[in-house]
Amino acid sequence: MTKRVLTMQDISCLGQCSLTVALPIISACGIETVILPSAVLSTHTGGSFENYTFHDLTDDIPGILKHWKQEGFQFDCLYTGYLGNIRQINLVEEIRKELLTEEAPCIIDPAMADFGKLYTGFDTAYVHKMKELCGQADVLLPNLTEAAFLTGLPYRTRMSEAEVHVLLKGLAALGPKQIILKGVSDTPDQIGVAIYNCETDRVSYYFTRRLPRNGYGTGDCFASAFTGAYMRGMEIKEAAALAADFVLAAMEATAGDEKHWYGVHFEQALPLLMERLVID
Ligand code: PXL
Repeated sequence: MTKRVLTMQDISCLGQCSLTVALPIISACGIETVILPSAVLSTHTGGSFENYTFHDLTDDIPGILKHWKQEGFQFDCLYTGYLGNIRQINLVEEIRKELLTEEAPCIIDPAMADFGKLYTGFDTAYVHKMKELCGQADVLLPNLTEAAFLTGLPYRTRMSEAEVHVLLKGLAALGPKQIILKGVSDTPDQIGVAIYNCETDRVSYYFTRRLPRNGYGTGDCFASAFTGAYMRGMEIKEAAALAADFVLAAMEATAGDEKHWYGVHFEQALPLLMERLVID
C-alpha cells in the first residue's frame, strides 16, 4: 500500500528549498506527500536575498489539524523541516500524539542554521525548544552547524572520527534514536554523512566527492530523498547513501550555472533517484 508522509516546513516560493523540493522529491519516490506549510516567503532567507516577504501560517495550523482529525486521516511518517517559531514546534507535538500511525517514524531536520550561523530570525530560545523536538526524533538530520548549536560544542568544518563521535554522543544525549550528521569531512576532496545508532553507539560513514561550491537547499534535498527512500523500505544506511548520491548529482547538474546560486537543479537528478528505487 502507498505510504502517506506528512511534511511540515515553509514554502519559499522561489529558492528551491523546503516544500518546493520536498513535495516533488518524495512524490518521485512513489510516496503520497501531504504538506503542512509553516509560512510563505517570497524567497528563502539565505545568501543575497534581502527584503523577502514572510507570512506566518501558525494561526491556520490548528484548524487544518482539526479538519484532518475529523476526516479520520493518519500519517505513516512525519518529516519536519524549517519551522517559523516556537509555537509551531509545540504543534508538532500535537501531530505526533494525534495524527500518526503507531509505527510512523518522526524524521526531524532542525533546519535552523548553516555555515556556522543561525538563519535570520532564530535565537537561543528557538534553539532551546528545537532541542526538545530533536529528542523526539526517530531519525535526526542535523548539519554540522546545527549539531554545534544543539550540543554547545564548537563548530568545525574538518573533524577527525573521534571528534565526530563526541558530537554524535552530544546529540544522542538529547534523546533521538538515530542520527544522520550531514557535511562530515576530514579531507578536502570528500564530504559525507555519519550514520549513528544511539542505542548501539555504532557509527558508519558514507562519502562522496566534494564539489567546490556549497549549494543552498542541498540539506532539504537530502532530507527529502532520504525520507522517500526510507519510506520505500530501504535501510537507514542505504537510504542515506542514496540521498547523498542524489544531492551530488543535483550539485553536478548545477555546477557552472552561476545564476542559480540559490538552489540546485535537483530535477535533473530525479531519474537517478527513481532508478535506484526501482519504481515500476
Ligand atoms: O532549509 C533551508 C531553508 C528553508 N526555509 C527557509 C530558509 C532556508 C535556508 O536558508 O531560509 C525559509
